Formats: sequence, C-alpha cells, structure tokens
Amino acid sequence: MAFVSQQEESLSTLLKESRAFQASEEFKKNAWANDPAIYEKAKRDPEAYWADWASQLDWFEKWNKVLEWNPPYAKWFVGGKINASVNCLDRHVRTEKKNKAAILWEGEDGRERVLTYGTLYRDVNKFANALKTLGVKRGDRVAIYMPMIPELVTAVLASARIGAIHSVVFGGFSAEALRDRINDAEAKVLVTADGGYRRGQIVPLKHDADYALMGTPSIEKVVVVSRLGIPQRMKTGRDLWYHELMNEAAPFCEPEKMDSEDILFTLYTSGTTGKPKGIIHTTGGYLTGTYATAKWVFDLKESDIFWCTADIGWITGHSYIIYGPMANGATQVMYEGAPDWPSKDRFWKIIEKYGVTVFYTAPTAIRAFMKWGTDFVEKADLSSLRLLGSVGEPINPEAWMWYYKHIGRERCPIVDTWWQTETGMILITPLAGITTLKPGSATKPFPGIEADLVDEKGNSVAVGGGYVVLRKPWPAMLRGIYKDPERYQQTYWNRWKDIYFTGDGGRRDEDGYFWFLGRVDDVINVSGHRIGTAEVESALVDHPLVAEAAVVSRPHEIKGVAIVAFVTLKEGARKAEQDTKKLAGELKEHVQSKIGAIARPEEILFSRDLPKTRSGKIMRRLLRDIATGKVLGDTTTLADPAVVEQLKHQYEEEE
Ligand code: 7RM
Repeated sequence: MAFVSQQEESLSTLLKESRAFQASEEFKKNAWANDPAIYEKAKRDPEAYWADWASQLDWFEKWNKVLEWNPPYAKWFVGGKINASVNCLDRHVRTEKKNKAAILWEGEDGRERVLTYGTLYRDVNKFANALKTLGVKRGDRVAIYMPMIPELVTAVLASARIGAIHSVVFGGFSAEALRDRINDAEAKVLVTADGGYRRGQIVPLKHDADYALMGTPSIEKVVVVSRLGIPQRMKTGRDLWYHELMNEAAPFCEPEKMDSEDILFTLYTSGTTGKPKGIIHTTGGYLTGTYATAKWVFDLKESDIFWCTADIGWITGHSYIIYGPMANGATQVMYEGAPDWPSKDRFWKIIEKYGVTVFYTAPTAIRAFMKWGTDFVEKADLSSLRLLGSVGEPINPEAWMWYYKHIGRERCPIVDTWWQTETGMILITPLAGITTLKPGSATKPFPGIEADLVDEKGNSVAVGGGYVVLRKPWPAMLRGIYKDPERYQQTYWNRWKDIYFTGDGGRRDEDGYFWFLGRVDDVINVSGHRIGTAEVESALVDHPLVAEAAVVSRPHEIKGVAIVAFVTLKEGARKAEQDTKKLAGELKEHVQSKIGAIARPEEILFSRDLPKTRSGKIMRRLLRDIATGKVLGDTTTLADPAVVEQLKHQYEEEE
C-alpha cells in the first residue's frame, strides 16, 4: 500500500486521538454568538426572542402578533408590512454600505464583475420597473431559469420588490422539468439567459427554454440576458433583451408594502412521488430566519468575504446567497462554474484571490476534493479563511477531518448545518463561538428551535436512534405546498399530531448532539438490526483507498435485506489496478471491524463515479434499482446519466 500517503495516516490518527474541537479563544471572543445563555433565553420566551430578531429588520408597519399557530399552519409577525428587497438593499444604501461590494462575481471563463450595494440597488429598481412594464403585478409568478450570474440576483430581488412570487428553476434542469414547474406555478414571465458556462461548455438556456415554452400557455413575455453574446432566435412579441429593457427603465421603483405572510417565493423540491412539490415561503418570517442564522451561524462581520458555493437554483442559494447574507449587508463571492475547471484547484484559487473568510460548501464537493488529492490544495494560500460550513447531507467524520485539516489548516471551526428546502433556514448547527464540535455531528438546534428525536409513537428519545422532528413552528418554515394543501398535510404532519416530520433519521448522544443518518428510507434493517446507510458509508470512506461510498439495501432471503455498497476509489488507488475481489474482501472486513458483523456488506461494487442529483445528493433509489436488477426509474434529474449505464453494465457482467 505504497500509495497510502503520510497525510492520510496522520489524518486517521487525528480522528482517533481527539474527537472534539473548539474554535480559538480569539474566535470565541469576537463571535456574534458567544454566550451559551442565549439558548436558555430563547427557550424561555421564543416569541420574544424571534420578535427581537424581526425588529432588526426594516418594517413599513410593525406586526401586532408574533405567532399565530393553527397546526399545521403558522403565521409569523401577523399584520406586519415588509419588503424583502428593501431589507437586502435600501437599508444598506442609506448607510456607508452604499459603496461596499455586495457581489464579487467570477465567471467560469475568468470574467470578473463587482457589484456594490449601490449598483445592485439601481439594477434591481430598474428591473422591477421593467417587469412592471411587462404587466407583472403583485402576486403574479415570475419563473427564473438562469446561470449563476448577478442578473439572477437582480431578477429575484426585483420580483420581491414588486410583490411578484419568484420561482427559480435550477439552470441544470431539463426543458421538460422547466416546463412542468412553469405550468404548476402558472408563471406569467420567464427570465432566462442566452446561456452560461459549465466545465468549459456552453449551457444553452434560452435554447432549452424555447423547447419548454412550446407547452407553457401562461407565459406572456420572456426576458433574455446576454451572458455569452450568442445571437438568439427572439420570438417577436414575446422575447425581449434584458439590456434593452434596462436601458429604458426608470431608476426608482417604489417597493410594494407586502404583508408579512404574503408569498415571497416558491421552490420546487423532489418528494417520494414523481411530481415535485412547490414549497411555499412567505416574507417576514423567512427573512427573519435567514437573517438571524446567516448572522450567527456564519458570524458575518463587516470585514468578511463570504462564499456559499451552492447554486441559487437550490434553497441554499436562496437563503445563504441572497436573503440571509444580503439582509446582513455582507460581501460575497459568486462563482458561475465548476470546481474543476480549468483545473481542480479553481475553488482554492478563488479563495486566495478574493481573500474568502467564510466558506460554505457540500460534503459531496469535499469528498471530490479528497479524491483529487491534496496537491491542488497545498499550493494555495488559504490563510484568509476563518470559518468553514457544510450542508446537504451528513458529512462523514473522515471528510470533516479532511476539510478541517487541509482546507481550514486546523485553524477554522466547521459548522455542519442541517436544514431543508422546507425549513427555509438552518435549524441544527453549531455556533462556532459556543459549541464544542464533533466531526460528523450537526450538534444542536439553533436557539429558539425545538428539534427532537422521537420513536415510532412520537415519544422523545433522550439518547439513541429515532426520527428527527420539529415540535414548534419556526419563522422560516414552509407555509404549504403550492396548490396542494392535501399533500402538505400528508407529507409532513400525518405521522404524529402537530409535529413536523423531517423525513430524516438520526441519533442523539449523551451530550444531546444530533447525528444525522440520512433519510429514513435510507435506514436499512438487516436481520432486525437498524443500520444507517451513512454509518456503513462512513466506515468505507474511512478506508485509505476509498474516495466515496453509497450503501443501499437489497431483499435477502434470510436477513430481510442485505447491504450492497457502491464504492469509488481514490485517484492513486485506481491507477494501481487493484485486484477488485481481494479489495472487496478487505473492505467488507474493514466495515465489520468498524461497526460489527451486522453491517458487513453482502456485496461491493466498484464504480468510477456515483449517480448524483445535480445538487450533489447520491441517488440511492437508482442504486437500489441497480442492486436489485430492476428496470431503472426516471434518470432525468441526474448530473451525469452515463454513470448509471456504466454501473448497470458492470453489475450485469459481474452477475
Ligand atoms: C439545505 C438542503 C434536505 C435534506 C435533509 C437531509 C439532508 C441537509 C444536512 C443533511 C445531514 C446535514 N435542503 N441534509 N443538510 N443531512 N447533515 N448538515 O440540503 O431540501 O435539498 O435537502 O438534505 O436529509 O432532509 S434540501
């Protein structure tokens, strides 16, 4: 095992020796949240606590009631009048923040743009007026299908300014997916672009949108941003250039005085059925929740340069690129493209160039970096970083340690933030100035959040495994599923009375820390023993040759179900042309030694890559189908459909 590097060995030593980490004294001293008493204070009077956060925003009219809770429907800051764009822009433009950078944008092609709060304010006002001239009114839906360019932020905030409901569709989705979402929302206007760059390729958004637009009767106008400068076929009477509209638009648009409970946006997310759910978020509570968590979790200060690598097409981009950080008046990096273009050090080069201080990314990205090796990382100066974040799936302790050591250089605390499209805001997370960190744990509920772990009957489990639930409403919670109240009730509120079911399973340890084990349908029951797919995956990834692993179950005569593991090997390991049979045996042994015989995989399949959704979540459903030899389901949301074909063939060969 000559290719097991020195670093990897010391990494696992680090992991074994100390399992708890703390921010430096200096970090703690300066953190916004550094007094443990805030947890107690919030618990004692949650409404007063949330009202305190809300009062840090700008309201046209104050609310007369903090919370109205008629399960499963909550209303926050009832009677309050507010506008989200005013809170992200106007209130900063009135201060010395006017000339502060809001967005440091970098295109994948290397193009750079800096937008100050002042210039973004001007653009948003103009585009808000442009939308009005196109007939968009308060309550109308605006669909947005764009690359990661500043005009995407402008379109979102302009919609919010005039009280239109934005519905952002991730630019990586297909034309059909776009069409279905436009139709469900009955959007009046679509804002798109000629395209964007991804891995050196052009993503032809307008071209794809044209296909979708053949079946979207509600769309009256299409606005096209010229990102690439590629000539487009513009349909007369329907399609308009963004820059032409902007040239004619008046510079100020009076913001709509929205009710706190007016819909700010819908965002579609996959559920258990084929039809995506349009998650509804409203204005006052959502803004309060994202403002508060952005400030405390990311400890945002005037001098920070924040970089959230998510796409705005996902909730993470809505909450932690647009609303949370901008309500805080933060300076951010926004990057258009892929982490490995033109080379695998693109992210580190960006951090170095802009002096990023707070970096927020996903475990799947971290595992890719691990796979690519430390050479790409070590050359970069990452000394500006002071805080790291993770989101999207459970981060296995090995990835946590790698992130801590190689990116944070053992100086930066890591906040593993658990939340969902539905929760709108981060709910379970460390506060780095207070919380002792344990690699792999999202630690504790944010102050004011009543998260719990329960058994089948809904009884609280103090220490042990269970379902993660929320016992009390929180400001940024979803208000429903667009045009489908029945499904809202069914999906989240039918298991236990007046308790929100997250769909996630986890464990709570003796210190009250939450350890997420993945969606409950990912929990495997082998011979009556409950095993989290994440636990087995973590054990596999702990092996020095393994880069990434996904574990699924397959029906088994005796055990009920058996464990099948899909494994990708690290770059060096792959080149070494391992004897796969022998290595499979070794990995099974490894899992057995880490967890126990019950967790020993029945079968291990090696693959160059794992099938992932475009937001980076491993598609276990597909892997399950492959493992059971079933016909494959829908693969249109896959990042790379070829991966599945390759896996299928490989599996059939090995059979
Ligand atoms: C923000 C986001 C939500 C699901 C959620 C979990 C999983 C997200 C973590 C996590 C463990 C985390 N929204 N998840 N963050 N699991 N630790 N820190 O991802 O709607 O797209 O997904 O993602 O299963 O239910 S989402």
